[in-house]
Amino acid sequence: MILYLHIRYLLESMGGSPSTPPPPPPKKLTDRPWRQPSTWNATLEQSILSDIRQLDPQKKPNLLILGPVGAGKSSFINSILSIGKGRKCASAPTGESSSSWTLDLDRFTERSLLKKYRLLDCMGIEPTVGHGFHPEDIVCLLKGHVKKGYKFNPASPITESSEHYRRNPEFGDQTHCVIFVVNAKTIHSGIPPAYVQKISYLQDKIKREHIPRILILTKADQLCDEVERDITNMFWSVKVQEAVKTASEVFSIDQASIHPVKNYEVDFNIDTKTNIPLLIALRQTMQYAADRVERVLDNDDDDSD
Ligand SMILES: Nc1nc2c(ncn2[C@@H]2O[C@H](COP(=O)(O)OP(=O)(O)OP(=O)(O)O)[C@@H](O)[C@H]2O)c(=O)[nH]1
Ligand SMILES: [Mg+2]
Repeated sequence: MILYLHIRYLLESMGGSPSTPPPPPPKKLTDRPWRQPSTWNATLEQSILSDIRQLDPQKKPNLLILGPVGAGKSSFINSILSIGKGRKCASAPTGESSSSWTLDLDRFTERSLLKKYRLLDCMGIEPTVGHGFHPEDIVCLLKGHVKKGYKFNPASPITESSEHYRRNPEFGDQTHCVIFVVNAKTIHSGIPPAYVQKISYLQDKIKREHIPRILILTKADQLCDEVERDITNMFWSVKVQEAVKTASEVFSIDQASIHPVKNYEVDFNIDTKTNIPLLIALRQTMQYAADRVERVLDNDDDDSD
């Protein structure tokens, strides 16, 4: 009896008890998918590609990519270019670094998927003042004053005397949709307030210009091991769903405009299942940008009546 009581005391002091079994581990997957479509196959991929190819905006929209350092902005561009080419593509420089790997404004297009659109890669946002993307550059970027090749200066924004400053931008030079790219793991662990402050400033400027926004949550494979094991678990993953909800609150973007993805990183081959979430995100960005072009051009027509 004394021995039994002793064992029980030891177990209880370690947090266990013979009568209370340990709680089950938290569920990693939901009982039903929290987003459709849940079946990912080549037919779905073809249908998204066909939606994308049918888009025919009157002007070639510019899709501006913004986000924290190392979030996967350039990797997202490479992933889209890779899908278009059907093989791994590394046109945008990528890498891990404490400061931004991307230093210049770069513009990407490609003959298949991006025939009618351009993706613009930017320096990463850093939490401290004087580092990374300068928040005051945003308005010039949105209005089309910044030319390709501009070397971002974390200490000061572009000025009219810069050789990369476009004095009289046309509508086709403007930004037609902003793609925020954020690491899903950062969202899950809590995005630092200094980032939130800088991002809110950018959001405010973007809203004033009435430019649509979407948000891409990268590195979903690193957030959830079930997604890493099988990417088709994406819309069943509890952690990914939580990250989408949190991102929606932090960025004030509706959940339907937030897209978790896994970029082509270590993978050598391009495959349908990795393509699908990337293409879903791209399709929505392109649709929003096409809507923006249509709306502005229609308004111009109305004004001339
Ligand atoms: N596992 C995983 N790694 C990723 C993913 N996307 C990007 N990475 C890695 O994250 C690192 C940073 O990616 P980049 O694409 O250079 O990030 P960035 O936002 O362009 O960074 P800066 O230009 O420095 O601001 C690289 O080492 C990528 O290989 C992803 O979806 N999954
Ligand atoms: Mg980059």
